[in-house]
Amino acid sequence: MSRRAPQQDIDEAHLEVGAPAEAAAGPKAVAITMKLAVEQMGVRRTAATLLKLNQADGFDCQGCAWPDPDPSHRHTAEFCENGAKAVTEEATLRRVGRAFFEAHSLADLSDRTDYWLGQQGRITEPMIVRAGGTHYEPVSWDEAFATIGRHLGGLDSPDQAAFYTSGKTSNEAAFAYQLFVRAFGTNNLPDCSNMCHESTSVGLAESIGIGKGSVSLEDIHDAELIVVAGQNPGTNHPRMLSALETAKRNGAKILAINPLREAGLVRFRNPQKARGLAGRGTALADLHLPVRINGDLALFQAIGSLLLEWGCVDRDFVDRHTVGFEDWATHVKAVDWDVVRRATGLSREQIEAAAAMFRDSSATVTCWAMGITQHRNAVATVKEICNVAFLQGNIGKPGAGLCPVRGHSNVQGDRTMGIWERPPAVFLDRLRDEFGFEPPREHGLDTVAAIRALRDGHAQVFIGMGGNFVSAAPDTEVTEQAMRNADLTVHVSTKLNRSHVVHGREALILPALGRSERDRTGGRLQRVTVEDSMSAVHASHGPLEPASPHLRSEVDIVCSIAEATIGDRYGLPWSDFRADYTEIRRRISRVVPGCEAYDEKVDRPGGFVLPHPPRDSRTFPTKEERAVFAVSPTEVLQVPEGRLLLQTLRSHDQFNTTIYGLDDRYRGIHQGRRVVFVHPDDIAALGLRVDQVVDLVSEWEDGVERRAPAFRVVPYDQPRGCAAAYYPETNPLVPLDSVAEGSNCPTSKSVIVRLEPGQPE
Ligand SMILES: Nc1nc2c(c(=O)[nH]1)N[C@H]1C(S)=C(S)[C@@H](COP(=O)(O)OP(=O)(O)OC[C@H]3O[C@@H](n4cnc5c(=O)[nH]c(N)nc54)[C@H](O)[C@@H]3O)O[C@H]1N2
Ligand SMILES: Nc1nc2c(c(=O)[nH]1)N[C@H]1C(S)=C(S)[C@@H](COP(=O)(O)OP(=O)(O)OC[C@H]3O[C@@H](n4cnc5c(=O)[nH]c(N)nc54)[C@H](O)[C@@H]3O)O[C@H]1N2
Ligand code: SF4
Ligand SMILES: [Mo]
Repeated sequence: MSRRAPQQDIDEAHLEVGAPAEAAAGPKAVAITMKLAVEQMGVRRTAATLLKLNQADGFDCQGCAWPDPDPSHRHTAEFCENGAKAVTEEATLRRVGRAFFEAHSLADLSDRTDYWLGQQGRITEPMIVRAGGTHYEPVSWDEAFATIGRHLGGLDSPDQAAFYTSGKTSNEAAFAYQLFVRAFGTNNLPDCSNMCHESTSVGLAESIGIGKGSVSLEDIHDAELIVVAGQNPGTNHPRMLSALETAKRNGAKILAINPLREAGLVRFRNPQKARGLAGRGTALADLHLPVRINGDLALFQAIGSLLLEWGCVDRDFVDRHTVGFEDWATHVKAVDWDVVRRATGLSREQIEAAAAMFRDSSATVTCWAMGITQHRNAVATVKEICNVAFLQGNIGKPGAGLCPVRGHSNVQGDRTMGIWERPPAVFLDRLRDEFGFEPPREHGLDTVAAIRALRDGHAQVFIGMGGNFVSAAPDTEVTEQAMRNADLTVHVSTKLNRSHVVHGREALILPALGRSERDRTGGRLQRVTVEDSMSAVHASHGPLEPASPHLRSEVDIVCSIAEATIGDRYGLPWSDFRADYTEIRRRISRVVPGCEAYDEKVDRPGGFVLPHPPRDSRTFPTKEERAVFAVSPTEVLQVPEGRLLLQTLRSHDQFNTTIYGLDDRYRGIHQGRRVVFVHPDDIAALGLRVDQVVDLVSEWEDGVERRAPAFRVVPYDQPRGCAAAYYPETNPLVPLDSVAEGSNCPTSKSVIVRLEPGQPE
């Protein structure tokens, strides 16, 4: 199976490859931020916007979900290079209006890359593709909503529609959206989390009884050991480096577990401090374990085994708060070091050095992200990380805990608000009691299941609240066909992307206000609320004039879709919601556990922190009412001779499918993205040459060959047998059915590929 990549995408004549960087941030980060921002926003708008970013009276960064410091500790410039890029992308003065869509047919647009599409600017009015149409045309808001109402109303069952959410949506919009979807009659609420930290949410829920992390920013500052596993904070959570720097200055050690030696984990030059701008910066990682891709389960078992052997057990915690210790101890004591070596690619000495860091710390925080969650055994790996934390009592005490670092700025809040295809019964009970209707109880479609349903004709309507489903989802060719099968695809969006041009028989783009913009829905200035990765909830107020007078807020759009679809069914208060979001927050406070007196609490400077029983009182709301030691088999991911294990990751110049630019300067890549990083000895062993252009061909158990053409081979230090290339260009290689057991998260970090020389250059 092959996919015709947009032609433009493959033309990489300008690609330059240099040496990877030795430090992250520093003056270059500041210079790049300012150049991009001023180019797209002008000087005045840049200043007005960036000064409000992450301030108590300002707006929440649209970038990642890293928390803000306490208001008394904020800087004037409380953002990073990538936060500024995220804001610039939204606050740009570029526009795509009617003339643009007249000039560019759908055929033309579908040949463009996501980069080109995104660079054209903000969408200014609702657009439609009518059945058989060759272009997007303007459509009134009323006709757009009526079209949605007609399609949804015409389905045989509400389960024939899927309602996707990307994690930027505010709590208010998310709450209204899930209410509408459930009143319509389905739990088909797939979200980006299904491709992201779902393995975390499932694993943590089983191990500690709640699917969220247990630390605060203070815990990071106070930790004695911080483990950063499968995460590249220098690019994806840059302000985390400031927290790591503070921890280092307080005496912490840092252990990095990553196949790649990521610049951000080596050394950090804090752009907010004079010493960071002038000096060499702070060395961060004390030890880097270059683990083989997918080796973390075996690695954490081996670390657990050594800690047991060395008697590093918090007996009091284990006895009082956990179950399953003996079985787990028996299992990891018997760990086969030969299997561990093959799985991890690490020597026993390397693992002993890491285990000694755990031994010598009385307060350890373990952080992780996509390097852990996007594998077949990801849920088991998350549980193994928990096991090691339980062994030393590293949860529910200062300076210690579990820290999954979330991706999208409000992905955690959306889940709290009920964006979940498998909602807990208590949430549905409270929804019923508050709104007087019985919500559907049957679990709905997640992302992978939604693609299957569209592919197989079991679903006919797709609605996306933000995001870029077509590019973000696995198995691009299958996903694209699934979307083309739909009768109607709808995207609530700020910028143009590939999901708009790979569409159903009819398609709508509904342009929404971004978070940086003033929201005057209902004739009053509205604010919204969001939750970060550490369960802190706070308000966000956009300072800018909207990109176009025709934009509507996500809340307004949801309420209007609801009215057009279910009318006044159950007497739900759509017009009250739209008139004043305070009314939504009042309902949130009555439905969502932990959100009592919501509106008052978000008004406090810095907001409030949601309850987390393991963190707050070492109580574990699992079935067993204890933290659960889980036993998982040790395994080695087998890769056939002549093949490589490919991870698909982010460059420094992108936010998921939004490409800001073509550089990945920490890894030495300039002006191109179609590169595959391979160990120099593997390049030789495979009979390839540096700089050669190859196709990546994925081989999976279904026998289908998936191909992504034309990647340049770049030598890069990493464990033998591993490789890396950027997402989303590599999404055609990830099989739809290759998912994490228990969470259904696509295995984007372990794809078996062969490198096939392309056409002669
Ligand atoms: N600027 C920017 N910020 C972002 C994003 C963005 O695209 N751009 N995306 C946001 C989102 S939605 C998310 S989810 C996060 C993602 O944040 P990350 O998880 O940091 O993102 P990735 O680029 O996928 O990087 C995964 C890291 O895991 C390592 N890795 C891969 N496989 C393995 C493995 O098997 N074991 C171990 N130990 N490590 C492994 C890779 O080398 C890489 O360093 O970032 C968020 N923030
Ligand atoms: N191969 C591979 N695939 C992956 C991953 C990987 O590591 N490897 N990572 C996965 C992960 S972790 C994630 S989270 C998903 C991301 O999946 P998504 O969340 O679906 O993708 P994004 O690229 O973040 O979505 C960008 C689009 O959102 C829209 N948008 C931006 N801001 C707003 C806003 O304020 N409101 C509205 N309504 N729309 C807005 C814009 O139109 C923009 O084009 O991708 C997943 N896919
Ligand atoms: S660390 Fe994340 S949330 Fe903070 S400014 Fe940077 S991108 Fe925005
Ligand atoms: Mo994510």
